[in-house]
Amino acid sequence: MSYIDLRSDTVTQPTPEMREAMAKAEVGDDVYGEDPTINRLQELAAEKMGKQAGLFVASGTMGNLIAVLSHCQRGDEVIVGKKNHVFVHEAGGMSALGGVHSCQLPNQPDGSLLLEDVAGAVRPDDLHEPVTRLVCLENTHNGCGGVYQTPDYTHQMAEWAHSHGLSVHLDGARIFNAAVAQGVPASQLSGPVDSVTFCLSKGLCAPVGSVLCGSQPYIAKARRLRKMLGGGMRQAGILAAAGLVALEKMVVRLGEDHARAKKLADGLRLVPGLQLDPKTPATNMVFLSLRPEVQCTTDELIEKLKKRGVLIGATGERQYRLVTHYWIEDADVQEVIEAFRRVVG
Ligand code: TLP
Repeated sequence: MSYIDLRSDTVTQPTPEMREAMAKAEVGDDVYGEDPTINRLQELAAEKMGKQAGLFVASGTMGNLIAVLSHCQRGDEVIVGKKNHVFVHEAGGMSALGGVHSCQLPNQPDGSLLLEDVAGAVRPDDLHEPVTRLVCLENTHNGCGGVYQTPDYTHQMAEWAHSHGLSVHLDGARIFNAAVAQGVPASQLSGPVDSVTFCLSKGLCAPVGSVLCGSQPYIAKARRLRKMLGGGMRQAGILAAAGLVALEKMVVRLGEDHARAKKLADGLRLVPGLQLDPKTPATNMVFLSLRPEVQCTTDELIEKLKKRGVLIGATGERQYRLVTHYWIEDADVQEVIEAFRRVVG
């Protein structure tokens, strides 16, 4: 059975053009810095992010971990949103592997942190306390519903952090969704921060990989950490070739995913048993929950929809996330709405 898979945009398969580019990719040993395709990808990524240099890494999780470890010493503290992916979904890597402490602040509905909360969280110079070193942002914000933050917010937060001796890392796994949704270049969202990770393997369809971008010295340090973590890959230009297609061809079409997410949400809003946040979707993610009158457990709904060929993911008790991407077409959207009508309508 073939499924309409809305569990995540991570499920995207490489496009035919990517497979062709991968087959033809010129490669070399990247630990020696000799893979021409990886070098091209890193340069293009850095240019798009408005940074001096880029580093190809295996995943968003690896990119964020290397980013934090490149900014912090053991015992330092990172200010992070309670719902940020790096805090919730990355297996506690920063503390387990880096000895980095976290100070968690509430996220606002758009995923942002309040400047006054950040200001209040910065530690005094006191030997009893950890040293505050870094602020971690996320845009688009997954845990807050695929919402985005503006260039102004990013600029203000970074300016404040820098004037207080802190660095800023942006988990921009879906930064291009945030940029396309606002009609601004991604560099306006990444330019003000010190480091940014973005993913090639989500809405952009590449099979593997993320890029961490920052200044030349920062990326030189990050390269050593990537080696330490076992992420020094060799002829990985085969992967980077798909990443180049992702950056050159796939960013411009992300608006289609946003439009389909909107159609999906508009249709699902009319299904009586469902409750959708009025603001969903901001980008390519639709969040919904079951109304109290619907007799169904979290897993039962997933199973019933699966039998009708639709895959969705749970985000909590009777709460779900549906993510549109390149492999979801208009007809699929209609089919999903119909499947929900039959199961909970
Ligand atoms: N997110 C995945 C799951 O881990 C939840 C998803 O399906 O959305 N930052 C953000 C904002 C992310 O959403 C993710 C993946 C990552 C980092 C990690 O990327 P990978 O999976 O490449 O390690």
